[in-house]
Amino acid sequence: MIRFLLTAMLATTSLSAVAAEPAATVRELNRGPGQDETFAYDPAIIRIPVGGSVRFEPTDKGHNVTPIQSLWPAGAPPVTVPFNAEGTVTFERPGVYPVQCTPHAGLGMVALIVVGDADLAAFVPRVSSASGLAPKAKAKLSALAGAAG
Ligand SMILES: [Cu+2]
Repeated sequence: MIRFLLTAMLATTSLSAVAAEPAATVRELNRGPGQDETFAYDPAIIRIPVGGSVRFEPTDKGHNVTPIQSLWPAGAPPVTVPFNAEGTVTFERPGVYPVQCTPHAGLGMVALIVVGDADLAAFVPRVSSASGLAPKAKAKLSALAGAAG
């Protein structure tokens, strides 16, 4: 029995090493992806497994990635990708991670990274009552979480 468990553990370990997924890409855009849409992350909502990574690509210049503090998972380390830089971020804990572009958050340039089986339904009411969030950012987060939840 012990021998079997050990073998299973080894198999699991090597499997997870082999199965490491490439980072999902989120583009930073001045226009699009939708018609008449400006200043957006694309995609604006992305699901990754625990331990998965997101690569933020500065497709257009003048954007960055910062946490939306009022909705950030408690105790999670902040995520920051500087202006005009590519950055790959790994998420080690399940949760809903909302990010914004500093100059364009007021125009709705926000995104949600959903890690593992995080509860999006529970996230929606938190958005409604969040303080210090621009109306367009709030509307976009609600739409993203609501549509995906
Ligand atoms: Cu921006």
